[in-house]
Amino acid sequence: CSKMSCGRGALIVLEGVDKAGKTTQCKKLVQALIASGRPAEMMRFPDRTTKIGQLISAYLEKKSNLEDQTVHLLFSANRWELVPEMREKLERGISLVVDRYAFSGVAFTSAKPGFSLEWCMNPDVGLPKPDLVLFLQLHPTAASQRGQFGAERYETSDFQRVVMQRFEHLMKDPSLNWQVIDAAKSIEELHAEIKTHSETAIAMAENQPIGELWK
Ligand code: ADP
Ligand code: 2DT
Repeated sequence: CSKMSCGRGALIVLEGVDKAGKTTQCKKLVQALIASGRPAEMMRFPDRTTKIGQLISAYLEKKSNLEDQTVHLLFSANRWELVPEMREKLERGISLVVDRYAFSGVAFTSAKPGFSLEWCMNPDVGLPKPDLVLFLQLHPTAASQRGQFGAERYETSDFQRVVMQRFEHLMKDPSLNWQVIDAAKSIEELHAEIKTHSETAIAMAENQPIGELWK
């Protein structure tokens, strides 16, 4: 048991297009939760440290080429390989703050020609279901003002525009606790909003079993 409760931790996901501020906010949220006596850890997908993650990383860095189907399934496998660790931490009362999850998986692959949302969702069906999905909403023009795109795959404004449309479709799913945040605000304003939503989600999750995504 932690200082605050005996319940499980919450699974909190941050999603959004490139440069929306996900990484900045994940780090600040974990620090704030810990400071208020709520155990929390950060995770990110893809997790490039595993063997599967290294294959993904080489693909993103354009050091290797893979079929679109292959890389989609590797992204999903990279989540599944971390599920035992995630469950164990959640059961121990640790809240997980996750930088991208299955929603990025679906939004990015389905932004490619010929990929249906349904095909893209299938491999991630049954993953631990997030208690809260924070979507950092940022207009592509505002995103481009935060600096140049890097050299990785997918880092072009045209592709990101389609990705954004796919995210908007996923956000219509009422079985998930989506909270859309205006990411054009200051880092501190965003942090305050995100912290409030997260505290509510942590309190709600305590007495509930971990759900199954898209099931
Ligand atoms: P993401 O993880 O979504 O790609 P980052 O957290 O890495 O985004 O932030 C991308 C860039 O934008 C960084 O240079 C960061 O300092 C800056 N940034 C993050 N949040 C804000 C904000 N609210 N306002 C202005 N700039 C921001
Ligand atoms: P960052 O490491 O900068 O977040 O970029 N992606 C991510 C997918 O295509 N599928 C997925 O399942 C996930 C989690 C988004 C990682 C890039 O990989 C994309 C940007």
